[in-house]
Amino acid sequence: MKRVSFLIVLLLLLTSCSAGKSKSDTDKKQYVIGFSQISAESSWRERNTESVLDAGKKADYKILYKNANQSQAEQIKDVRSFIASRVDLIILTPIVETGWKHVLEEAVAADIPVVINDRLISEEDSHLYQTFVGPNVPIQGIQTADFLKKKFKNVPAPINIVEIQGSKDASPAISRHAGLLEGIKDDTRFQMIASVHGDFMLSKGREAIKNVAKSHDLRQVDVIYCHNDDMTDGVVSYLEETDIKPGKDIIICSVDGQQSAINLLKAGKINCVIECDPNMGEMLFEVVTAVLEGKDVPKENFTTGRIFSEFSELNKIEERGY
Ligand code: GYE
Repeated sequence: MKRVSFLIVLLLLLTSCSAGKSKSDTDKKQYVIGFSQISAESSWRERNTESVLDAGKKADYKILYKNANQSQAEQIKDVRSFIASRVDLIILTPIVETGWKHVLEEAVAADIPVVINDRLISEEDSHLYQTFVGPNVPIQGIQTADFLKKKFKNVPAPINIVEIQGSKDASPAISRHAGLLEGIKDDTRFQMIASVHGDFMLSKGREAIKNVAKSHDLRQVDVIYCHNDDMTDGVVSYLEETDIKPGKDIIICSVDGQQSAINLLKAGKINCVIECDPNMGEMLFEVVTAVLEGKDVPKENFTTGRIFSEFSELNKIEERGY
């Protein structure tokens, strides 16, 4: 009998050790995070989604992921569904800057903190979210202007710019436009002769430049400024069907820094790419953790970006991964 109870005690001891986790580990709450993403409009966006989902998993959060297929109405529904499920925190990548007031007020009323990923919402609603993690977009327009001033040093006026903007009312489209204008405002040689939207998509970028060509003689255009690399791919593919040489007859500037753009830069078909890093998942979840732990976090957490151009050492650029 004594021997049997000794064996039982030993068995109990062994099973409690083999679980490998202390009681406090197993009791630790797994937070549930709702992540409302815009869509998969660009390679950049696909990498951004992967980065967020991977980092969330690594940090041991349960992520409820929803893709709104480019619709703000859909995104608002997605956020409401997270509120109804009583998630612990919501990550929102807002497709456009405005129109979030009501749904964010509902999140505040439900005591669910919101962290904004990648794109900003308008200033007046900034009290409705905790913090922002993403690129400092206005700087990207200014960096493009700096490149243009260097490239066109000593070239007489006029220097005609055509701009292919991202999606209408999206914060990176608004700020990349404003950033460029800010950067060239002290140099009157530059003038923007057309500015159209290409929705951050390759096919729409191609369509946009094709439409510009109907109302403008592209031989009079000195610069095309595209708000992202996918649209640049579309623009270059269109120009290559004409007798205009992209990167030579027209200087092309882009934003994002995905592999396709670096390849075009190396081939001399575009001239400048401002890096916008989509790999913000890790930074995002550091911030999410701080918010959930009730710590103070800065209102804006910016990723950094480099400038790749025909003036850079292009063979030093590492594989981009997006
Ligand atoms: O540049 C573009 C994407 O919001 C900064 O959205 C992001 C932009 C990015 O579709 O490629």
